Amino acid sequence: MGTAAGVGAVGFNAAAHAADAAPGGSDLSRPPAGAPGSGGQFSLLRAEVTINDCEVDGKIPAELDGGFYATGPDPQYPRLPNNILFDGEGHVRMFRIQNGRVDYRTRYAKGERYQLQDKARRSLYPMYRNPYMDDPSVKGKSRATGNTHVINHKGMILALKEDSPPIAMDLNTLETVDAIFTFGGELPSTQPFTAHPKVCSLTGNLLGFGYEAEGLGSDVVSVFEIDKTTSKKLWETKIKVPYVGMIHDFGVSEKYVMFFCVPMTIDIPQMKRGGIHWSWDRSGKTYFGFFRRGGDGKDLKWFEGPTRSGTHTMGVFDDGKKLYFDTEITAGNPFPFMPNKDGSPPDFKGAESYLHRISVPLNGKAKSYDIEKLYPLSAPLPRQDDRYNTVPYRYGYAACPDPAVDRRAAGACYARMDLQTRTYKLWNAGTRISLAEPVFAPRSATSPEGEGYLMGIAYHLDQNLRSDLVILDAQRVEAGPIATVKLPVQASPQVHGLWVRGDLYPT
Ligand code: V55
Ligand code: FE
Repeated sequence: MGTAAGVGAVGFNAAAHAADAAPGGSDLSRPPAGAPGSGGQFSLLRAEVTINDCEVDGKIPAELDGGFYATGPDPQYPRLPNNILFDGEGHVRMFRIQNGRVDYRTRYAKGERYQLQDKARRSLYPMYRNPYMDDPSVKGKSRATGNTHVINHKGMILALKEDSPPIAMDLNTLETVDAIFTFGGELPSTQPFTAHPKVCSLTGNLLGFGYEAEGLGSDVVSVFEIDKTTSKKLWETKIKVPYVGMIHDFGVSEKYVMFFCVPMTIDIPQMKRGGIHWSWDRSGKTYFGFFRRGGDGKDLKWFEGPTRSGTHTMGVFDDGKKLYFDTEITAGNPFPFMPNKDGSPPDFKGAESYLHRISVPLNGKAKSYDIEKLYPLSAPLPRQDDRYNTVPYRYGYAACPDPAVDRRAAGACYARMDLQTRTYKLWNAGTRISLAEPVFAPRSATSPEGEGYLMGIAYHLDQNLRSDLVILDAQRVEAGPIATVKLPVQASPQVHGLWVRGDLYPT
């Protein structure tokens, strides 16, 4: 295993840092630790696993009832050397926790792409989001991988990738039930669907968007709201963005929809040369925009800012005067494995992300947005209690290296942040573990914000990536795990995870 043992790893960039610190120094020609084939949350597995009644250290709280789900790219067939770790078929996993017991199960999200490749016994979609490179036999077929995030909709797991419609899976068995899920025909079967939809905190309805909505390179973004029980589209509007770039996430409050445009820009010439969809334009500006939810989008206003990237939203709110958008921000290309448009080498420092708060006055009079650093934590995958997606919130959670220690020697931590006091607490898992993004599980459907559990996967770098699910008291993360679910194998790769409360399972 090419893992850089002795370096606790979190997130996308830790990979690169670990490689940097590995014996032999920074050899950029091999996969960084944390990337597939070398260790950590992106390491491929390819085996579907079923284990009932997992071994547990400590005690699973009797009240904990629900499922922890996650997905990540786990390529069916080897990637081309210039492909990236964000490509590969989505492998979805579930830890079903009930009555103090834990059942573990993983299944591939079997979209058209998976099924066609399975039949052909080779890769037919050889390059990340590049239809020019597709095998001619798959023309017009879905490119959906479901490798980025999962949500629960009407008792189904929807496996998401932002260039395609969801792949629907059974909540209990993870068998694929719909290779191209269109919400019963509400969204076109060619409609891209974000990997980061929001659940309205007041109604439970689903807010989503799709960028490049009118085909490859389109500057149209469609934004919509879908009824949680009927799957009917309640509202939709189309807006235009200042330029075509990766819009990985967004924000929704009670009244507003927010977008942050960053210069990870579409690069069609690069695609035609056989490369990936994106390159980083270091001369590009950022634009934060908002408009009224439920309207026609004509009130959309953009506020300019310097070259930055922000990929993941932690939470959003407004105070009647200003709109606040909490996100992780990098100074440069957030993904060192994606090319820079000017051909410059990967910039690992510029890829470190820190939690920031973007704000703009609601009166629309400002020209640019304000930005303030919230925490010294390098946390590319921040989360909140998901019941607070569209309302003011207090607590955030993330995996990050210990900020008190030099990055290359820092252990991997889970952090709980209190936005009200601007303080945080850490549990440091040590330097021989790679931690994937944690999720928050409320004690019950109605318990106050932040009361519950924080859980996530710990990949043991010194045990051939054998993995544990660690469960912490979310109000006392610094005390460490109260229960550890021990898998005998490596957990499947993970980008994002989801907690489904027990009361949301179909009866
Ligand atoms: C991200 C992940 C992706 C992707 C674009 O988390 C952005 C960032 C796993 O795929 O295609
Ligand atoms: Fe994401």
